[in-house]
Amino acid sequence: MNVEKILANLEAKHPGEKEYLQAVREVLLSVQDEYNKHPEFEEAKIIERMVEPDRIYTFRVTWIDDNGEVQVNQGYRVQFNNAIGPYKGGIRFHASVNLSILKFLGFEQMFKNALTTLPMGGGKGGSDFSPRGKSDAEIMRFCQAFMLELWRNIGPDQDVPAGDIGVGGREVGYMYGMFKKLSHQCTGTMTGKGLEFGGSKIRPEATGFGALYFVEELLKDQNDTIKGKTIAVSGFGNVAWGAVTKATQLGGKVVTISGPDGYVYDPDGINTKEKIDYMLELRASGNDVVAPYAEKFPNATFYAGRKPWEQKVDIALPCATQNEVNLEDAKKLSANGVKYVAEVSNMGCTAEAIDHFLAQRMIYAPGKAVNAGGVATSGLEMTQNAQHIYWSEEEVDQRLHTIMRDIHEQCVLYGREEDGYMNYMKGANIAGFMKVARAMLGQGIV
Ligand code: 2IT
Repeated sequence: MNVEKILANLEAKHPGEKEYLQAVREVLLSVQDEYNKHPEFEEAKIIERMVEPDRIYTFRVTWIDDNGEVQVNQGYRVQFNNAIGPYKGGIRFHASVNLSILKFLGFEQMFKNALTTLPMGGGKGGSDFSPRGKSDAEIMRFCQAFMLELWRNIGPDQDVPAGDIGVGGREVGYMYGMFKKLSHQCTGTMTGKGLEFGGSKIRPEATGFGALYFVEELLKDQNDTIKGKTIAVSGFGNVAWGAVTKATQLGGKVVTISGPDGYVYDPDGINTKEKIDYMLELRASGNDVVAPYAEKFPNATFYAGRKPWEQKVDIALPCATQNEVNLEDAKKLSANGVKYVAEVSNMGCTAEAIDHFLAQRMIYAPGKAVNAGGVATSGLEMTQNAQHIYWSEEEVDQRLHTIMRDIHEQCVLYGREEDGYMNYMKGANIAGFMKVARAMLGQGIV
């Protein structure tokens, strides 16, 4: 495989899609040696086929705001690859959403879902609709208008959307309600649903919980433990909330959360029910700010316009969004003696930041392995829906735990270097890639 040639072709075909090209580059560089051991892959043009989504739906979403004004947004669903199972992946509502971002997320999702051990392909969708400051009625009208277009192209064995940034239980509920209204089907075509209508226990917590189960395995591999470690978390949404909750339960001390306005440092730890619940309140306010935390808990300090990566901690857990850790941040982390960086956001670190971590021999684990517990639990929700049953909290949590251990093992299989250093980026990329590649090969040229 000639990575540079493939990338140059892709860039010519999809100019300016920088996040997508970044995600593809990382995977191709990681897998090229392994790929070259398999002439059958090259013969079937596996790479050339894998980097292009199967199809993309783009549609206009029209809705009316509370002032009676007509609003127009762009909607998308990228059905990336279904070699392993139905397209599966979240829907993102954020002002920054564009095709490049959704293609990168769909591409990552394909490998992540392969790592979960469950039969799910990769997909992603979303809209440039910004939920910030919108009323509940506006959110509902937008979700309904979005589904009015999307519903024909999804289904339990076809494509199963879920949440992502800006899409939580409320939005999934509104979209699923409209899906049922239009399709007359109760087939659990979305995941992340409310517990009363097909949702799974632990799904809201799953991404954060799963991430910490993975971090536990990672630390064990280094003969280390999370007990007594200080942890910097970014973000303050659903994923950060789950991560803070589980990190605290396991004996770690989380000292930061962040938002678009800056970050808060709480030297006492974000470790009481009151503090952790307050994250949910901040999120529910719809204002997208964390500053009020430092007013409510005066021992904490708010740093406007800054990122938590300047704090001296043991573990960094980016839980916000793509490319939130750049080279400058990475240098601060290493200078502060941070040993472990586990991405909980998708592609949370830039390529330059990752290069820096690896050069420093820090332990870095990529989102597609660390945050796979979210979609894995979505897979468990699909299983429960298909069987028309509900599992207990213990049952789901135990399966999630097993899956995260399994993902860690797959990373070790392909990522352990000769001197013993654990390269999780390489391990996750090769393990995910090999499964998708073999699935594609087995199903012929389609
Ligand atoms: O990035 C992700 O894995 C998600 N947003 C969750 C996707 C899902 O289908 O549960």
